[in-house]
Amino acid sequence: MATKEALLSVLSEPTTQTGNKVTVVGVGQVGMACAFSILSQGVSTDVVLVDVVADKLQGELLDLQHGSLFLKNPKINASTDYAVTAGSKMCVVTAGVRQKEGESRLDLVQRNTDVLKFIIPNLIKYSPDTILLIVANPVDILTYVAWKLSGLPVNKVFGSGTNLDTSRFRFLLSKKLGVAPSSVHGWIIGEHGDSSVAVWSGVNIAGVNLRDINPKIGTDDDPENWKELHKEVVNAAYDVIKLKGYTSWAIGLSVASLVNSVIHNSHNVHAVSTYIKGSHGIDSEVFLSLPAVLGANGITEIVQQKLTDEEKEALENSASVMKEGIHGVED
Ligand code: 6V0
Repeated sequence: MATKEALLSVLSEPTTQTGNKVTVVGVGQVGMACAFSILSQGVSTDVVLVDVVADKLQGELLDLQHGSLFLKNPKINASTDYAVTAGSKMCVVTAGVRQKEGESRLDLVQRNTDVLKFIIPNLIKYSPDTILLIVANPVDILTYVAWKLSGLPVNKVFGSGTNLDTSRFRFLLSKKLGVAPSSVHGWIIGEHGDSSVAVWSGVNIAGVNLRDINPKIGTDDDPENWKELHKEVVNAAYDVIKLKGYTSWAIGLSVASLVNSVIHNSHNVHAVSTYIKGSHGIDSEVFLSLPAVLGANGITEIVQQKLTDEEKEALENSASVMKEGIHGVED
């Protein structure tokens, strides 16, 4: 190209490796909200999209690329061919069917397991050292399935889990208290779904434990009925799906926060779906969310919260729901 050569005299070849490449598989509502959050917050400057529907993929690619001027000069690529994902530091899997109105997350298990059987080996083929973040539902069972399919060590495969439920919980607490969500500390652990566990024993603001003020908080006997907030968390996805057909923005932002902790090796603590055998007396091979430290190597530590007997029991119940779900999956 004569004009380019006249303008620019070459001193060295530009590198194509950014070291922060993130692949998002599935460009539906969730995948695009993830990609948009990652790009708009500058979490990664190298994002690749993969889907099976070529036209939609190309349309989403062009639409994002046209906004490049307003981003941090990212490299954005897309293809139905997994070769484009080569060398990804992290792969986010959002592909699969979502709940229809009234359907539970567990209803999706076999359909989305079959989708993973195609996706995971392809991702590993091109990025053997990647960190896998599973978002498709039922996320706890699919993270287990992805771990088995990938052959990766357990620290490198985790699910978005209750990072989103925790954000919903902190938002609802913040509304009730008139304090920002970032200043309200509380955790949802266990299943990303109907059996999730609210750790009421640890909810605090500036180190002041709400249970020290209201010993009945989170229980059926609490006259102020704070327990209702956890019910709202459990019903949140059903409510949003009923109203707009799907959930997208909050999960997209929650995934971007997880990707950020890995790409920037931040050691932030997030509630993510991980291999929990050995924690809180659980002895089954299941994935459920617990607070975990996230960095460039994936999960480095699991925080051993001081749970009450009731909270432990609820977590054990989550674990048996998962065990049953995993047994139901056909190879
Ligand atoms: P969607 O809008 O229907 O998009 C799904 C996308 O996956 C489509 O673009 C499909 O073409 C694509 N797809 C299907 N099969 C493949 C394949 N084999 N390879 C590549 N792409 C494929 O669904 P939506 O984006 O709303 O939801 C996706 C998944 O995320 C569902 O399982 C949801 O239940 C789940 N969610 C998980 C959340 C969480 O907190 N973990 C939150 C919200 C939704």
